[in-house]
Amino acid sequence: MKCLFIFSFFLMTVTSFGQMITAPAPLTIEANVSNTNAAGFVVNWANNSDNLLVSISLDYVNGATLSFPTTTGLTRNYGYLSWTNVSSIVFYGTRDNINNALAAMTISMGATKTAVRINVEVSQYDASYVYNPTNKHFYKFISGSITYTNAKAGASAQASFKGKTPYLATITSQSENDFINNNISNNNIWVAMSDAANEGRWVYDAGPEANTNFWNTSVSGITNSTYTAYASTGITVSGQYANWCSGEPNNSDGSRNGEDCVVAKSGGATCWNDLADGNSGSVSGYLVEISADYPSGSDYTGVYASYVVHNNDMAFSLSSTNSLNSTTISNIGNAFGGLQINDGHTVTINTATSINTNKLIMSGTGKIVFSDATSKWKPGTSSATNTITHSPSTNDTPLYWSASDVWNNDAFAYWSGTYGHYTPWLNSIQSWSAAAASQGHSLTLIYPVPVYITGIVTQGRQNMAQWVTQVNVEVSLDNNNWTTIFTNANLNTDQTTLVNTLFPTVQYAKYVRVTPTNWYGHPSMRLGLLIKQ
Ligand SMILES: [Ca+2]
Ligand SMILES: [Ca+2]
Ligand SMILES: [Ca+2]
Repeated sequence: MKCLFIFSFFLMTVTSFGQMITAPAPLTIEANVSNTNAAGFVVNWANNSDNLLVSISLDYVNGATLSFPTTTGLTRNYGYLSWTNVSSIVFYGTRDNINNALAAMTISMGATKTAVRINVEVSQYDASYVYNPTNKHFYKFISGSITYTNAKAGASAQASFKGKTPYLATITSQSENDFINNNISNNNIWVAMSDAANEGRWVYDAGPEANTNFWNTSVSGITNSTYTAYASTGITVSGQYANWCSGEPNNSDGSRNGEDCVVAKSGGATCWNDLADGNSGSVSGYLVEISADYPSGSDYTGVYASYVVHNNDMAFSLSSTNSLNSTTISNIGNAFGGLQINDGHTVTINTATSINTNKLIMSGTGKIVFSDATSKWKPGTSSATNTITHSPSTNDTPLYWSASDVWNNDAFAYWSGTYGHYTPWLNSIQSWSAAAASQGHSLTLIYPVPVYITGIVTQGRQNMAQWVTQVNVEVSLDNNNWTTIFTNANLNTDQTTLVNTLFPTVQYAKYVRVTPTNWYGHPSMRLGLLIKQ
């Protein structure tokens, strides 16, 4: 199997704290390969013996899994049942034991060609909270026979955790409901949903979703003086979530003026029931939630993330059911990423036929036969179709941008309030400007791993009448050996229009260097890359 996956491991961290987690170098892994060593993540933060909570998860999973052959001294969080072949896991232990586990971590690939990303997140461990890696929230169960009003007050009165104020938990998605069912062992737990304000109109009653309406009764004639049971029929508000048990909500507690509050895990099931505020005898306690908003914008220390990213080697696969003998494949044009000839198959390129692709992958004994001199393999032609535009507004871990020079020596993204001459991303507040209006100044945009690049997007300077009218463009895999793509290619004619300039053929590269040769006003531009998905 020669279906390659390309990964790059990037570090996303809070720069002021340095590299809290080191991430490994890029990896290439073949499809369906099991247990490739994914070592290289190292937690540098905290003391050797500190207890830390680690959350590891995969994005764009498509059959990929992680396994942890070394787990000495580590404990999986409740609800995480295995150390092997998992798409996410949360565990805790000392920093040294965690690093031993990370060093032995392996990844197994699925059959699907896709991007795969490993997220590694670390926090101080607090035994009273469980962590949900899906929504990045923490939860704590507090036991006791308690009224809803006192549970809500009790949640808000919890000590702040990781800089956040706790609140009585809200269940706003199937995923969150699943997490609570899988990670909290107690049943009949108060959560923050209420129809006390308007009978039959249920709203979230705490947290960031407070007062959001998620479910309404469809029974007519309901008022706040309705203290008797009524039918449970109703409608979940569009875009919201509800998970009532069969026959609920029914407002059935006549002796307590109906039921206006909610317990999750009703009777040990995974669904909800409405209960009366004062029905403390029917509950085992309440659930506290923290929405931690991390890692971006975090206002506490201790949680960081590393990412492993993606494969852009999206080969076109011929169906294994095709009979490939003497097949004419000129109708498969522009298979940018590559064309796979399956194991045991032969593709024949007939007379006067071209195959347009940037890469041929012979799987197993798959082969290609060119009939005569008029049978050709040509590079795929460029197109903006199915591309993503790469034009990041950051330039720190990984490095995306470099410039030969910058007007006024401005630092990247620096903005004085009036000017910032190294703001080179598309639609930025200004642009990159060369240090002088002369030949030989260049701007380089980097993708973290080699990818198929179909062209560039350029724009003039946002806040002044300056743009680049002609450029030389070169590409490189190593930032050392350069291939010229354009000499004096025409670019922009105004400040604002995004101009796509497609390469004549798709380029497998990592670096794109753009050197203005003619300009209006001054060599100033904003730049992006068109990258084949
Ligand atoms: Ca919630
Ligand atoms: Ca009610
Ligand atoms: Ca009920």
